[in-house]
Formats: sequence, structure tokens, C-alpha cells
Amino acid sequence: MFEHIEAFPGDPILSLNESFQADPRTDKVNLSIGIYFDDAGRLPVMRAVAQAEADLLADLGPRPYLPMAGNAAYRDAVQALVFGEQCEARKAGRIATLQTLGGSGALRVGADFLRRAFPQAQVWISDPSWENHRVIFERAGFAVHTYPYYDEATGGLRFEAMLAALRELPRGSIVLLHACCHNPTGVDLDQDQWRKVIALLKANGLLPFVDMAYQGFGAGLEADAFAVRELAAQEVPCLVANSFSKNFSLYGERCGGLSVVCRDADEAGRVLGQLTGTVRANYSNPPTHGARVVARVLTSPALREQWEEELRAMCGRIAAMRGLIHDRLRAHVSGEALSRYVTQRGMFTYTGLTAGQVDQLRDQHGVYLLRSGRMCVAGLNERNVGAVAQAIGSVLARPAA
Ligand code: KET
Repeated sequence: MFEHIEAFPGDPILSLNESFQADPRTDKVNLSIGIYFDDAGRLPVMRAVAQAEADLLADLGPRPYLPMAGNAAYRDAVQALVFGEQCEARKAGRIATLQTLGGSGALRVGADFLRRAFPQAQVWISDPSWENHRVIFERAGFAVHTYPYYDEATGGLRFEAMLAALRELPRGSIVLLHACCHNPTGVDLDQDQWRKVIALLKANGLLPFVDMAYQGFGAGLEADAFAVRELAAQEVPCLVANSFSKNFSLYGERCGGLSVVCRDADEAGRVLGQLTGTVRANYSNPPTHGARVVARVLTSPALREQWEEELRAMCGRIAAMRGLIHDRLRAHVSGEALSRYVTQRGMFTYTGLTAGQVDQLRDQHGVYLLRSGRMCVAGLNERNVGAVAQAIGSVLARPAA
């Protein structure tokens, strides 16, 4: 029956992470997957999260099916965090927000919804983008193209080329944008650039789908949401996928949200209905636990304050690691190839290392990066950073085999 089924070629991120887990070397270093590790190299359990879970455990209660759209308190808290409490669209009930299975689930439910609503539309993602963006939209049935984004020569943004490409897109095209901490490059638009892009999207009738998986890892919870809030303020219809995998360190609980900014409350109601229809056809309704935890943290003032403080500390540690790797690499790298370690933001730096060099780092030194050259800086710590810099120095000094 299944003879014709071909082997799965693997996923460039998740399969590599599995190889890392299986690697017996004790001095191995995981800089591949976008996960925040603490200075001891462990996945943190945030204290605010542990406290919320302890509170919930004391009052566990029954666990019925959630509504298809998810936990109502969670959905409201998500919307407030993403768009801001004072957002006019939120106050007017113009935003449809759904609980999703992480950021990935939000992207897929959104993609399925868009494919039914706009069967002729095509999708544009940044060059490069998170590998799974293409996969998700193609599996939903879309043709996926790229717009210019990263400039390898400068380690920065090809902003004029990006604008020029967006200007040429047919009305109704779907444009995937990263709200902050661009994955994989760590290069973001500044606020002035966002205003220009948003004006163009609005004038040309393009449909933005914003992926915000790293809110709080760039310039702070508010500033990282600038693009999303500006879109809502400019009354541009848009979709926003957000995730609590990273900023709550709740990867396995699959906590995310999908929000659609609509023209009025009636339209938002119809959009929410169609989204719940997509959910019903896929997994009926989302799980209970993670959403209860997140909602509790976001809506209890003391826990909220503690969470924000912990998140700032995580962000600060990443910045410190950027500084350290930059200093340690000084002996091996120079100019822009060096400064990008401190100028790029969020969890990732696009090192410019070739796939061959990345293979050498993995095989000879047990240092895992993505073959695109993406390094997850959040996997560095005081103990491994020196060895990582040495390893990079030695592969740079040697021509690829
Ligand atoms: N969007 C982006 C931009 C992103 O980097 C990730 C995860 C997600 C969405 C998915 O979020 P989640 O809530 O886990 O469904 N990125 C890391 C892990 C992965 O590839 O799944 C990564 O890039 O390593």
C-alpha cells in the first residue's frame, strides 16, 4: 500500500535539532534551533510561569472541550498584548483573535483561511525567511515567491529593492512580514521604514500577514509590536500570527494566536467564524493548559511584572552573548562580518558562513548552526562562547575539504 511513499527529506531546523540530541559528544553546542537557553545551557522555566502553574494546580477543575476559537480570557489577553490595550480597532471590536497551536498553527490556520477567501492570490516572503513559511503556504495551496530583503554584502537590509519589489505586486497579493527579530537574518526595518512599507501596502491594496514570534526579544514588548500597531492604526486589513513559545519559554505547550484586523465588528465576526470552521476541520479545538497559564500571567499584575522582568533579563543575556562572541571573533573576522554579531537583533545572527563551513563546524567541533549560516545566539553562554569562536576561527582558516 505504501510502497510509493518517499522518505521524508527532513526539516532543516527540527531534524538538525534531533541530530544534535543524538550526538554523543559532551562538548557539543546547539546554536541551530531558535530556542532560548540560559547561561547554564538549560531551557528556563520562567518563575512567573511556574507560579501561575502552581496556582492553577491548586484549583485544577474540569477540562471540557474549549470553544473552537479557544479560551476567551487568553484570546483577549493576546489581543491586548499584540495590539496594545488602547488600540482603536480593538476597542471597536474590529479584531478577530483565535487561540492557535503556537505561531506555526496561527500561520497555517491563517493560510488555509486566505486560500479559501482569495484563491487567486499569491504569497511573497522575504529572501531569506524562516524555512517553514514557504512550506506552510505551499501546503495550503499557494504559489510562494520572494521579495528582496537581506544584503549579504553589508549584513543589512535591501530596503529600496524591497520597496521596489512590493510596488510591482498585483493588488490582493499576500505579503509575509516579520514584526521583529527577523528570522534568520536578525535585520529589522526601523520605524520610518515600516511607515513607508505600510503606506505602500495600503495604497496598493496588498494584504500583510505579520509573523511575530519574538515579541520582547528586540527593543521590548511595545516597540517590537510597532509594525502591527501601525498597521491597525492605519486601518490596513491584515493578519497577525503571534507565539508564546519563546517569550514564555513554553515551546511544547503550543501557545499562539491569530488575529485578523477587519473593517468593522460585523466583518470581524464573520472572519472569526470562518477561522473557527478551519479549526474544526483540522483539530476541533485547542488544548487547555498552556492558554490558562499564559492568560493568568498576562492578566495578574504581579505575575505580569515578573514575566516582563524575566523576559528583559533573557534579552539582556542575548545582548551580552552578542558582545562576547563579537570580541572573541575579533582575531578571526573583521569589518562588517564581525560587527553584524552586535548589530543584528533577536535570537539570530546570519553569520555568512557557507554550508560547507557549517558542516565542518558540526562534524569537527560539535558546533551546530543551520546550513544557511544562521546562528542562534541564545544558545551561547559564558562557558561555550570561547570554544565556538575558536571553532569558527579554525574553519575560516582552512579551505573547505
Ligand atoms: N515564526 C517564526 C519566525 C519562527 O522563527 C518560529 C519558530 C515560528 C513562527 C513557530 O513558532 P511556534 O510557536 O513554535 O510554532 N522558529 C524556530 C523553531 C522552528 O523552526 O520550529 C526556529 O526558527 O528555529
